[in-house]
Amino acid sequence: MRRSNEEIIQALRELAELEKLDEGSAQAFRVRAYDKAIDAIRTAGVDVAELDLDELKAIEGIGDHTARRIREFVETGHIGKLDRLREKYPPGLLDLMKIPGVGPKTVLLLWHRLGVETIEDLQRAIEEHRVQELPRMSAKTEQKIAKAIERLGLHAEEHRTPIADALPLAEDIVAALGELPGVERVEYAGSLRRFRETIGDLDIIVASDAPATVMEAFVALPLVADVIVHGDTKTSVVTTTRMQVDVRVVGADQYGAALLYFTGSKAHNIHLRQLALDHGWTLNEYALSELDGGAVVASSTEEDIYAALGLPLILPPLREDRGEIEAGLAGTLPEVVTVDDIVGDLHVHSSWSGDGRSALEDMVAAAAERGLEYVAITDHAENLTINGLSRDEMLRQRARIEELRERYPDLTILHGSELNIGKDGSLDYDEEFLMAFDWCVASVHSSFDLPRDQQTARIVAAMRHGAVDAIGHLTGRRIGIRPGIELDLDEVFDVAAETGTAIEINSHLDRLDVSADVLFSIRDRDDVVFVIDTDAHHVSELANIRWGVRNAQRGWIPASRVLNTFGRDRFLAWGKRARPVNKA
Ligand code: DGT
Ligand code: CA
Ligand code: CA
Ligand code: ZN
Repeated sequence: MRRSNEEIIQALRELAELEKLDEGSAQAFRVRAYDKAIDAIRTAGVDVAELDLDELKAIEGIGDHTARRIREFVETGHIGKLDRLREKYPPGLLDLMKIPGVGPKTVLLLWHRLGVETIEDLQRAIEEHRVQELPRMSAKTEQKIAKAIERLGLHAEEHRTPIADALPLAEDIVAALGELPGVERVEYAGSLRRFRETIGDLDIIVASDAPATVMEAFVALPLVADVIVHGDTKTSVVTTTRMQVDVRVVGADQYGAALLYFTGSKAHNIHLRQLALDHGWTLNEYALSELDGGAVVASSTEEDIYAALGLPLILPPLREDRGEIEAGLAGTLPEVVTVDDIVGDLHVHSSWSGDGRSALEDMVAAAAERGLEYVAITDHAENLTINGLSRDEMLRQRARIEELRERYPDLTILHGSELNIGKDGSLDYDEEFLMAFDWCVASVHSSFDLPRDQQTARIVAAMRHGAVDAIGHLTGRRIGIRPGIELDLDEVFDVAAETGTAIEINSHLDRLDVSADVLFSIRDRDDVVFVIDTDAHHVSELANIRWGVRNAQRGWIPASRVLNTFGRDRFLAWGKRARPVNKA
């Protein structure tokens, strides 16, 4: 059985979490090593399962211990240590560890003293005020935990998986099923295809005339923990990461109808079916067909079905019945931004930053390789402990970039920085030093708990600074991990418009910041300009641009509102200051 990189990553992640719990410490002995190995596998660009022990160890970031665990998993399908830890601890304890402010020690305490094994157990214990009685706890910490569960939507009636976890899993299953004989098409549908930021369950649609073979292979995947339903047309399983996955197999002639139906949203489907009825037709997961006689009108592609209903193909991120069908009928559907529109990336790190993982030269080469017209190297500024660059380092980096400009005449390389917005809105370095950069992104990396008016004031102050071209990941949220800072968004966007500061749409799957909901709420404000950035820390992350684009699509944002769709000259002429690079 083939072990994909993603399966190996899932196993190492679970192992890391369980070891934290076992040692009662977030800094457990091996955890850093597992984290580094996971980053290394993500960016290795090869099938890790095919490497022997020495080849594994030769990858930077994978040590001897982790390499052995990986080999054990590839050869046996198990990791002994992982199996033992799974026996020892109830699985719900790992959910508890996801609550901000609740570490392994607290989880063990809750479990031993109160028998808390799940988020629901914990919510009950909080309601009964049993948590505040524990050592090191208080009424205040109890309330903080309750609020964190609420804000992150962790309670299980509506247990949803962050898209950053769901998407690699789905891509992995799609790849495995796509290799099977007789499979013509396979895609993920459901909320993931619509690019919601959290996912209930995965829905995968396969076109094949050998459904039994597909389902056999599916239930045999190593990431499958339990099989709920095993049939020829529908099979449902639960993964080792406790996500439900529904696979449906249809004939190629029904693929479009099935994909459309299971992509949803439900509200979008219901509206489409109403439209079908107006034509004397019916629409279901098999076809668009005539009510009397049942002759098929369209079924094999989504495009055909939309066209029969008098609609252009509506992209999945727009399918929420928020006016897209009316607009489609009226011919006023916005031309949302696409990956092909993007010609620059304005937030890119290199290993000059402590957390960057690719060399500057490699980052620039990869940007050129992608055919970008311009790229801004924006390593962290000095106030970010450990990761930031001193003035001296910045100047040396600038000299390196000057050399690279000669090597890449077709790529405009901006020398920038990602500045840190202090508690009071102050920035790094000094005025003169800041104005010498070609491009500055300013971001919040600290003090996430300030009250709303203070958070708003610090962002506004940064936007009013002449050196700041864009605000990076505006709210600082990490989906499912950390709520965003509280902001008066109306005021932020007013000042963005007034000062000509771009608002970033960050492409990291755990950020997607600003969110699609915020984008949708200001889709008609054409005085605010956006920039879709990768915030890449490794060459492989430049491809993440597609996620930022999908997030923008979900917010109905057209290319005309996105700065880095502008050609080089138009881009360089935009903004609040003349850029030094422009004069060269
Ligand atoms: P999720 O899984 O909660 O993140 O959200 P979805 O949208 O993936 O929902 P799910 O998995 O329950 O169903 C997948 C799609 O199937 C859904 O988006 C639309 C379609 N669907 C499910 N139930 C119904 C229904 O009762 N009527 C119609 N018209 N469509 C449905
Ligand atoms: Ca679903
Ligand atoms: Ca489903
Ligand atoms: Zn960054």
